[in-house]
Order: sequence, then C-alpha cells, then structure tokens
Amino acid sequence: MSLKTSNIQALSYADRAELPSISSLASYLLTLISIKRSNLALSADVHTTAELLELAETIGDYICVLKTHADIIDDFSERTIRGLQDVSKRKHFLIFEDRKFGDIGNTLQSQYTRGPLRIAHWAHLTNAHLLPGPSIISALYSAAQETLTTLNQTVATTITSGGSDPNLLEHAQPSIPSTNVPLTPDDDNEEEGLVLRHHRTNSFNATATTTISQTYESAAPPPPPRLLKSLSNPLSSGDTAEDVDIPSALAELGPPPQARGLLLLAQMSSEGNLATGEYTKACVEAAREYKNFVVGFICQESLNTGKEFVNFTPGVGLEDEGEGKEGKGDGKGQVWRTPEEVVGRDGVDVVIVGRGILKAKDRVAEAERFRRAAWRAYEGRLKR
Ligand code: S5P
Repeated sequence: MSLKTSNIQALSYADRAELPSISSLASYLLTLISIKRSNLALSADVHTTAELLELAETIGDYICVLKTHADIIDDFSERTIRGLQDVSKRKHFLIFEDRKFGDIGNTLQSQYTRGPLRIAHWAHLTNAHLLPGPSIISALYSAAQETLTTLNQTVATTITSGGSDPNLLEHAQPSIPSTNVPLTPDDDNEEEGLVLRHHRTNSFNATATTTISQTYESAAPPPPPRLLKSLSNPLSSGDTAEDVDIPSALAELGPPPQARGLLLLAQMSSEGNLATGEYTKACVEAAREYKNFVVGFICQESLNTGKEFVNFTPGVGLEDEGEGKEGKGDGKGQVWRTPEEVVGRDGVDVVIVGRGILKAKDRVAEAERFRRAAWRAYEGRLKR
C-alpha cells in the first residue's frame, strides 16, 4: 500500500489549516506559510549565538520555520534562547529544535525539559524517532504540557503578619519566590517576559504578593476564517511575497498558539537509512493516535494520509548550485533533491535547507531563491 495520497495535491495550505481534526500548531503553521508564501525552513546549522541570531534576523522574513541544532552552538545560553524568541516573534516563524529524541520515556522527558538546552521551554517544534515505540510520543507530550503549565503559571502569595514587628515582613520576604517556578538567570528582566513584583507594606497586617508570569506566548485563538478565506487560493495573487499585505495579515494572525508540536522522523534523507517500509507506516499510524501533538513528519514524500499533518523534507538543494555541493550528495551520506522533486512531484509541504543557503555568498538572496523555487513547486502541484 502506498502511503501517498493523491487528493492532498489539490488542497491549499490555507484550506488544510481549517480541517476540523488539525492541531492548533499545524493550523497556525499552514496559515503562516500561506501568508508569508514561504514553505521554506532554514536549517541554521551554525556554531555561535551571534551567527544564529544574525541568520534569524536576516533570513527570518523568507522562512516559515527556523530549525536549530542547539547542541552544536558553542556558546548556547539563555541569551541564545531569548534572542531567538525575540526574532521569531518579530519575523513570524516557528522555532524547531532538531533534537531527534530516541530514548525511553523517563530519560527523554528530562532531555526535553532540563539541562542547559531546556528545549521544551523555547522550541515550538521538536522531532523524535519512533524506534523506542509510541510511548515516546506520550512522554514528550506530557513533558510539554507540564512545561507550558509551569511557564505560564501565576504565583500569588499572600502573607499576613500577625506580630507588631514591621521587620517580620522583611524576614518573610526571601521565602516568597517559589522554587518550582523556572526562574531564569535574568529573572528580574521584565522586558524579556518575566515579571516579578513584591508589594510590601509596613503596616501591622502586611500583605505581600508576588506575581510571576511568563509571557513566552499568549494563548492565541485559531486563525480567523476570513483571513484563511482570503488566502485559500494562492494562485490568484501572484507568486511573490510582495503581492500580499504580509504585515497586516501577520498582525491579524497574531502569535503562535500556546502549544508544542512533534515531528516524527518517518523517513530520512541519508543514503541507506533504515527508516523505510513498515517503519514508516508505523510512524503514520502512531501520528494518527496523537493528532493533537504530532504536527507532522520528517519525510521524503507526502505521508499526509489525513491531510492534517505537515510534511517536512530535508536534503534539498537547487539544481544549478555548485558551491558546497558534490554532485547530489555531500560525501557523508546526505542526498539532495530539488524543491520541484520533493514539493512538486512527491507532494511534501516544507523544504528544509541548510548548506544550500549557508554556503552561499549572499545568504539572503539564496534564501529568496529557495523560497521562490519551493513556492512555485507548490503552486505547480495545485494546478495539476
Ligand atoms: O533525514 C534527515 C533528517 C534531518 S532533520 N536528514 C537531514 O539532513 N536532517 C537535517 O536537515 C540535518 O540534521 C541538517 O540539519 C539538515 C540538512 O542540512 P543540509 O545542509 O544538508 O541542507
């Protein structure tokens, strides 16, 4: 049985964003893609925070997703996280940490939420192999839910002093900040989203209230239907991003929903990989069980049996590009195909491009070339 579906080719991204069974994050992403007219994800495989943030800043307008490998950034820190979040809000793209989880549930929950990377705190999307079994999905999901709850929790502490000594409150003060709230090293930095307030009075019955709230993302409603309607026929408004009023549409769309999403590595781009056949089918089956969390797949062809999953494909290059490429591979197992092959012919949704852009002399111009090529391939598919 082929996993491909033929009718997926006929539905626009905006139409799919409205499917009743789609997850809020997948719906948001498909709408974002439609507005920016970009089905391009940048694989920002660089080694410093400065380079990562510069890439995000300069390429951000051309992409729908920025993919990171946080563990290859030499100086990864809270500054990296905050910088990325700031650019992703201003430039409107989702952040995808390419962690490729593959351990047992108990271990990966810690890997997802703890340590210097704390991925669940900042990455809208991450990915996993299904090798350990479907419990990998439920374990990541519950860790994501817990993290979101903690990130957005508001702590209000009221202390009533019964004594006459006004210093009592001073003594009580240090116990106010709750230790189970994930305070960041710069926890007094209001601009970055954490608000910490102490209201004190010196009166006999003193009340101290500490409010701690995170403003990483607000709970956004689903994309407005009117917006989706105006986007649902992408062929009517030309193929350049300049043809649509992107800033107003993005303002209308608002921030991403308060959610985390998972991509299952159902197929891989590297030569001789074992993610094929029954394994790929098992990934699709597992995804169907967790539609509220699994946003889609890392794959090489459309696995979109229900149309609500978003297919991401790495291993993409432009035919005419020479620099950094050795034929159609990198000599280390990677195989590159063109946007026309993967989007136009094989029906995937988003192309993931790393070195094709990173090794170019003019990265911005190259990102725009990839964006156009991938968007044209999508439009061509819709017309067929
Ligand atoms: O099968 C895969 C899955 C992934 S996520 N093949 C891949 O190449 N990737 C990732 O996509 C890989 O880790 C790298 O970050 C990116 C491809 O980079 P490029 O430089 O070859 O475009």
